[in-house]
Amino acid sequence: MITIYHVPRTRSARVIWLCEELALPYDVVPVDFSPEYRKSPEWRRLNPIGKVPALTDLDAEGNRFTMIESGAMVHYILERYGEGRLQPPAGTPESALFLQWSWFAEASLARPLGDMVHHRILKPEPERIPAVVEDGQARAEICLDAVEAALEGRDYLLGDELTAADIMMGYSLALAQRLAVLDEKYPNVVAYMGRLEGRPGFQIAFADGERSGPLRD
Ligand SMILES: N[C@@H](CCC(=O)N[C@@H](CS)C(=O)NCC(=O)O)C(=O)O
Repeated sequence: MITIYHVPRTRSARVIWLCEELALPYDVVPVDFSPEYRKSPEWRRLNPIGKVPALTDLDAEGNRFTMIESGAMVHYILERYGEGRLQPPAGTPESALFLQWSWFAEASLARPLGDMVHHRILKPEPERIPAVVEDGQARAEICLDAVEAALEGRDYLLGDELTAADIMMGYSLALAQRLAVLDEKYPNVVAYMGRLEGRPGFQIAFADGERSGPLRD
């Protein structure tokens, strides 16, 4: 059984959403997101860099192992339990695009958004640098332009059907929305976000409380 260490409105939502879309059983362990707990030896044993999420699962011999990185979790779950669902066949041009958007969501789009969150919210006031926020916004907007163009005439990133690349992107766009970087300047992205939010799996993954709590990177 997969165990997902979860904080509402963080990247663990990607993993919960994927399990929901695949109808896989999973356990959720709530995690204290305070900096103190994330620095604790207990949490560092699960996530050595003190971030969220972490996941554990059983190997073929029944031994439990741990992994970090939400994108790696998504791809591990697809490989082990996906039975070909939510991703194109490996080695095809569609798979190249699938990988491109999956990585883009975390490596290109979420990165400037993360800088914005750190310098708007997470860091103590005296350490915040407004220029980092401005620069993050500009870099995020270039990414949103690319997603806007890619969605022209499509319901999802790869066409008519949801893939796990949309799950990767959905979290990053939800963060962009909360930071008010995603707005009506991107009509294709806003409509796409509406389609993602309409999925029951999204609602379960993102609706677990603390909706009015502090923003999280
Ligand atoms: N690339 C990592 C990023 C992990 C990450 O930044 N998690 C955020 C929550 S979504 C976090 O723990 N932020 C707190 C911090 O950076 O101090 C992943 O996808 O798992």
